[in-house]
Amino acid sequence: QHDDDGGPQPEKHCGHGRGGMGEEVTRKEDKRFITGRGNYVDDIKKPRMLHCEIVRSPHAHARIEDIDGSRAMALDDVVAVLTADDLLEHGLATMPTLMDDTQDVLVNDKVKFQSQEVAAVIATDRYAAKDGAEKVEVEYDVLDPVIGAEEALEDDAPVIREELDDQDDNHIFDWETGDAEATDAVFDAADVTVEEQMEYQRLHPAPIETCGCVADWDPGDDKMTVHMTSQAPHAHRTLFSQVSGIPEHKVRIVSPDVGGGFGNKVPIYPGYVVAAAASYVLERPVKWVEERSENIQTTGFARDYDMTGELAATENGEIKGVKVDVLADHGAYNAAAQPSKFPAGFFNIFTGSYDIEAAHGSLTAAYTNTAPGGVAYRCSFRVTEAVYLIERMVKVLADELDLDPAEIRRRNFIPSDAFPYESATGWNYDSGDYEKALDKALEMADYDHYREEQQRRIEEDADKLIGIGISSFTEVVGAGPGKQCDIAGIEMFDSADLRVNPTGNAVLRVGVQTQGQGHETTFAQIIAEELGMDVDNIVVEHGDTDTEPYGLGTYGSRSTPVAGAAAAVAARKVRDKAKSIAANELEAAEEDIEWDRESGEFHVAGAPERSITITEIAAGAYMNHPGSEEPGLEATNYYDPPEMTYPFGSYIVIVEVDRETGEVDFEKFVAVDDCGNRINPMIIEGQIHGGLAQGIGTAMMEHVTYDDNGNVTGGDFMNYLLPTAKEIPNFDTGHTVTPSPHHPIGAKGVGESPTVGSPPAIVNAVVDAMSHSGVSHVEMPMTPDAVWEALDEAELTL
Ligand code: MCN
Ligand code: CUM
Repeated sequence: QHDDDGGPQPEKHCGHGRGGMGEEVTRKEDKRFITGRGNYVDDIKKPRMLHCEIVRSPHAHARIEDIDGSRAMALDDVVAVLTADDLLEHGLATMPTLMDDTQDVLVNDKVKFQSQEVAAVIATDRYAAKDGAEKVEVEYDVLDPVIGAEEALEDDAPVIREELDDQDDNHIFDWETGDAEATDAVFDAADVTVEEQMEYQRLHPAPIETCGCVADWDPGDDKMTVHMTSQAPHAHRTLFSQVSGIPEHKVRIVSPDVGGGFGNKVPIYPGYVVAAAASYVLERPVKWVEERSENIQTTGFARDYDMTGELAATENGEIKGVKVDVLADHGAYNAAAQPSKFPAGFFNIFTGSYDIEAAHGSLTAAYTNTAPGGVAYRCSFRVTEAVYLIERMVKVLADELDLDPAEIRRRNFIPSDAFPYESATGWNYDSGDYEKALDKALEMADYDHYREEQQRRIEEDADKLIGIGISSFTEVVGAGPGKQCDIAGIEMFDSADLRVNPTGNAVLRVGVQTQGQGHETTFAQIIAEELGMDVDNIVVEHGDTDTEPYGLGTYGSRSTPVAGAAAAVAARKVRDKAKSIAANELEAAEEDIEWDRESGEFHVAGAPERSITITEIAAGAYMNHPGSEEPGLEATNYYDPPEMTYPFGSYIVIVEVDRETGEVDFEKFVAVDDCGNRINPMIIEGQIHGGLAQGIGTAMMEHVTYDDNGNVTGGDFMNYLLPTAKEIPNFDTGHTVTPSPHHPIGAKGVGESPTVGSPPAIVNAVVDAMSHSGVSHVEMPMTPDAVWEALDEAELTL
């Protein structure tokens, strides 16, 4: 379904027709993809290339007594078997995580989670490497595993990280935010308080392309080139250089086409380091590409927060205070991918879209015998968990007070004239108009009609109940500012380098890295808008650290807020210079030259017929440059945002719950998003559709599960369920536009909003179908049996 503003939108181009801001330009990159010409890591083949297979532990917690690679080495096509001992020689047995922990590249002493990397086999082809891996004999002394954060923090729990000097338990850190005293005071004075415990289960981003690389050490140039699935090539180059000791100008990271990232490709994984080490030692290119189960079982997971939320309110539903306490499972290493000063990510935005007087949050993080990670998966650093908490709690409160969940939101929204707004936990919201988005969603959802229908079904004792769920979320995306946000000390700015050629077309190089978001199109649109060029005349390059300006990469929906700003500023620098060239060409004074956005031309004030296009100016820059200027037409900008941006939206989900089977059907799914000024509405809609699908996966089926022995029972696509077209309903998307006041083109990010915003709307809908019988919560994933249990407990089953 398409937009709602007066029916279908005009076709393709709706701006000035050159493919600038707001035009539905079809994706430039898709020609390559749909004709089978995409170039992914596994497509890369180099002469003399070897293949790496990793030997993984079947146990979750075990000491390694012995590793014998001799039977593997005896195979004809096996070239090497590597263990921690081999890596130790090169100082590569361990690597730093993004949160300053130290992770084994290959296990030296003790395995800490199932499928952890124990040894590597290098062979002439992938099959031989796999055969070799099966022949590596590892002797384990199996230990009791610790599964679950609560168990990990019990007094008698085995200590997982004994190798750390200061670690005699499984506690990682405590974290706190807000004002405990002030919050207690509003709770004491409140008319009502509500409390609910809810788990945000362990998820996995599960991009279709798993992680992998081709490492190629060139002993002639002393240069390491790594083609890898990276969301952050420059940051990875710096880390690679620091870990390996190879000078940074002799390290080249190339992200070719990336088949989905969703956060999974932000961290560095042992496989990359092993492949690079093997290439260095063997002086041949080495490819390592994960299988699906390796990806799910060992690379960065998401969520795993056990949260207890509390709200304090007046009897007419005015929320006064919010409290939250979290138990966080970080797995065997603290390897969360997030700005280093934020151990709980941006979780402290849990006051959401509401003007709440006092807030307090506390969190304890624990090591467990599970894969390390945290954060990744379309999450903007734990905003997902924060939004889930507050949007679920508002529903709990609405039920307690018997108030309409739309009405209670309206009573508590930060008013649109209160921006910029500082929240109780210290966030500076740039702009918002929450009520407008909610009103629009209510209208699109035909809310009143479904409320009546819901009541009718209850009165008729119908077999299928109706539930209506709302989420009016606020996101925070676009990290920096650099002083607040960094990766391993590198400030989170971003960059753009724009070069206009003599014939009037241009190359834009950016420091961010697309994984499917369509940057080759949308970044070109920014330049088209700013310079009056046709979008087809701009090529966007990214992903090669030898040519691109230094940038921090794509995650946390930061590309538009940060690199998008850099692109606009670089274009404006070019425009400034273009003005002087225009004056020269038109034989007028520079102060008489005006830029006309509509026509995309410069003209002489008062004489619009004396005009000049960017193509003519480009020629002038190289063939007739004014004496006052350098020849050429290019500019670079490194952009450190003054603030983050705060996109928001209101989602309304209407479900039918089958009282006999516990099955949930989506009757209607409305998503109204506001990401400020929109670059490409079609790409935004694609982002929303994909993100909502992931939100449905989250709420209904996805879960990385473990048994008591630490076996990953939800570690492949037979058991880790992803939604397919069958489970995804039609979406009704709509939008409002509240520009970001500090962003050069008024845009906010949008890529994560649907995954952040939709799970609570879905759970609220399922709970809402049963709340008349006292149900206050259903845990995710809401599989039919979980829903049936809830129905049964409320005596609603047939
Ligand atoms: N956009 C726009 N107008 C705006 C905001 C965004 O047209 N006002 C466009 C952008 O130009 C860009 C796309 O929407 O083409 C997403 O922009 P943005 O919100 O800035 O997010 P990023 O480009 O930084 O992408 C990151 C975000 C994250 S963090 C995850 S996780 C995620 C997501 O994007 N992973 C994805 N969407 C994904 N989509 C695909 N296909 N694959 C992934 O791995
Ligand atoms: Cu946290 S998933 Mo995205 O930020 O790459």
